[in-house]
Amino acid sequence: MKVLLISPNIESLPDPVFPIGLAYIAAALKANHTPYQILDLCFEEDYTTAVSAAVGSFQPDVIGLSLRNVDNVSFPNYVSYLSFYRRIVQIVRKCSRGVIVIGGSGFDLLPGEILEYLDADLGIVGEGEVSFVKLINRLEKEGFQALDSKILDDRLEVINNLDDLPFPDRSGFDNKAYLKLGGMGNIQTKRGCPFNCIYCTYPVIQGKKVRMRSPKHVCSEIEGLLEDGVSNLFIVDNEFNYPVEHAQSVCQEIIHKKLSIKWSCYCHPGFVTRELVDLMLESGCTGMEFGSDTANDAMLVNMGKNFSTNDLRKASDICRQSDMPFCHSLLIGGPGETMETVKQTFNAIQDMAPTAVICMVGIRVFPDTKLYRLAMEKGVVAPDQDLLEPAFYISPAVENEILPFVEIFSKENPTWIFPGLNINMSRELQKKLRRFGIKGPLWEYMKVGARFKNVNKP
Ligand code: B12
Repeated sequence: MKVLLISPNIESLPDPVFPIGLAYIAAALKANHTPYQILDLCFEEDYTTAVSAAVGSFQPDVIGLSLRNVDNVSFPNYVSYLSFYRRIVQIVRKCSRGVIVIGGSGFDLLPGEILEYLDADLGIVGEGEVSFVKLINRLEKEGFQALDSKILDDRLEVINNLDDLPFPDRSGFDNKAYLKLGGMGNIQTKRGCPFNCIYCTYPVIQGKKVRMRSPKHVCSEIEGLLEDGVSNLFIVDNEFNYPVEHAQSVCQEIIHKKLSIKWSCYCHPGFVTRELVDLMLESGCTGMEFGSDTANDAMLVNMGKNFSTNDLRKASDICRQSDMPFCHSLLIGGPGETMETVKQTFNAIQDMAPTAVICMVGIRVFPDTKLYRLAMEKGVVAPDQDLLEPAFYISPAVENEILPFVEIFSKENPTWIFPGLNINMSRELQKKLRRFGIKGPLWEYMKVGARFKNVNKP
């Protein structure tokens, strides 16, 4: 069985992202002695030729397509990637009779709908290392006709010991291009998310149980990345600092091994201690990104967050006092939001003086979340709506005023990024900044950028 693994993710905002999920799948195939090739479309200019050439020359029996994103979850200027994926499937079909298998975090969110829309053969929901290999072996022995279901969902049987997994096989990818044009590589230290944010898909994708890699295992992988010249990483964990002890142990091991790596991550604002931040800084962390959502206590409860505005203040104080760049990610327009709570949030966040703010307006609704049920009750989503086209939840109390308000607010706040309105970040700006050789998340440079902007002001 020959397998062609395709990454059709060509999104360049906030940066091109190394397809670590597919690299994990590649490593699992390698361990199973399955011959495979990689086709990464991220930096390809002519997709049709690239896909036809790869399929034509390798003649795969199975084509595995990794769907990381459904859309960019950004309102009002959303981008859906599904029609592009469908185009890729059509090109594959034109030159191959191989079985097309879909997987990836985007696929996990709407598996039935996506499989049908793409007209692919099979789909795997959840982590694919074990299930995809099982499927390949089964296809080899019994053939496609023997399968009784088009979608295989292995989420109840998660991989408990992540140290058993081989490191992602990055050899078929252009790691240098990701470093240069995306500013970083990536690594994972754990899977799973136990929190209850009403809109969030992380527990749907990785389950609620947190499974951790040993710090030694993580650091061996970092050593290999450093040898390959990848010296800046994003830790892709849902929340790097939960559990705190594990995060600290990872930092301690990086320090102990003297690994000269720069890295950044997502963090939970409720588990920030001075000790942790100091260890993070010492081990090379250049920025913490908090999934804060709002800085109004009633709204935090409505969004299902388990921390308070005071926790946000404390975390921000610690970061500022330690000189750790930090960013608050906000989600405005959730259930119960009013213009008053928006203003309170914006004022409170300004007082916390973060390096940058990434603010989304409107919340993309996905099945299997509390917000989905709420959106259904409120008629934002119809019972038979398939959600391939994004639906956004925006509290009725703000829907008319919020966008004009944000436009005006952003003019005075150059360190606030509004992805859905293309304010203070764009594909052109991303490219320009990376051409300067800047590494790490771009928000870390917003303060410098804002200073330059102010200098130019009359
Ligand atoms: C870290 C992260 C980021 C970081 C990435 C940094 C970096 N350099 O890596 C940043 C902040 C840059 C980011 C940006 C974005 N992200 Co993001 N991100 C994540 C997060 C938390 C982890 C992704 C990850 O690396 N997982 C680890 C790998 C190992 O897992 P995996 O990719 O899921 O792969 C496994 C399985 O899916 C499966 N699998 C994967 N491929 C295949 C293929 C086959 C054939 C099979 C069988 C199985 C299989 O097996 C793999 C191994 O177990 C996820 C949430 C989540 N928990 O999944 C969101 C997530 C992937 N992001 C999402 C989105 C939308 C975005 C943005 C569009 C947001 C925006 N507007 O800016 C951008 C897009 C960037 C881009 N160029 O693609 C969505 C995608 C789904 C959707 N809603 O469309 C997610 C799921 C979060 C969400 N909101 O629902 N992101």
